Amino acid sequence: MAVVTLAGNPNSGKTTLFNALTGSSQYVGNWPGVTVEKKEGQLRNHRDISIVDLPGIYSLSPYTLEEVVARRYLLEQQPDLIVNIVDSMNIERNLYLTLQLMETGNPIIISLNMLDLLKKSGKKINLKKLSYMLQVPVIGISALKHENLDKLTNHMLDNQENYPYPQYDERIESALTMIQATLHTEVPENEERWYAIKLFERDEDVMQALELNPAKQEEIEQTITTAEKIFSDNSDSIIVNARYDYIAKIVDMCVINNDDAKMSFS
Ligand code: GDP
Ligand code: K
Ligand code: MG
Repeated sequence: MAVVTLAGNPNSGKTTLFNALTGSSQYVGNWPGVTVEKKEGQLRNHRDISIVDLPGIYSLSPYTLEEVVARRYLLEQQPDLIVNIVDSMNIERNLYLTLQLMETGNPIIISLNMLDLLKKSGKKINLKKLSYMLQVPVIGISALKHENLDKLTNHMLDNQENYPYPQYDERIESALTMIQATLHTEVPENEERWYAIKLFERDEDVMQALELNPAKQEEIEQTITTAEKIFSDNSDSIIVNARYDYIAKIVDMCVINNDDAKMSFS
């Protein structure tokens, strides 16, 4: 059975979409070992596709129970597809999670939700450009009004290939490449980049879980320290800023505010 997982920020419309996609075929339990709710269901008219609702999260850092549950699931279970629900009214904030979901190395499509509200707001998002820049399929929907859900379902049924990762500043990329080389044979190939980024951020959970030998640890630490000198910043904020820079570029290219449009005509 193929497993599709819904991931998104709180209030992005995950529950609304989950209910629309699964109808009454759903059951609720808990994630292993924690009292975070886990909902699963079967895709309407496609019983061979199981849909798993991840907890609502803003990030894949290890700071909240929800984030820990989500990242453990994405790395250990490796769903066949992530459907990332993005609230089009808050696209900038939502894309921060999108980039991190892409970093996990799982196939992903974006369902850009709340298009009914977006239309009313006068703000416009160029879905084609967004898809092109992220190299990920983007399907505009309204979960509440059940708009375009057939199209979303069709994309879910398509054979999903792996998608490219977001590419950050080339100085960061070269540091990540060096760390990735050290990780060869330690982690699955499609997760190398995720682990490289987490090591670069000095993520405690990941450092402990990998149990790298001291020589490798030292090599990685040197790579990080060099990058920190170049950027005059600590490594985790280097990555945070890289994601925000990337998002700023995307928003600049793909989002047209009503005010901008007015200005250009006056
Ligand atoms: P979750 O926290 O991600 O599970 O989000 P919910 O599904 O609970 O939705 C949050 C709020 O947004 C609810 O009031 C929904 O009715 C509303 N909502 C969800 N999708 C849409 C949509 O496409 N359009 C509009 N207008 N409201 C929506
Ligand atoms: K909610
Ligand atoms: Mg919900």
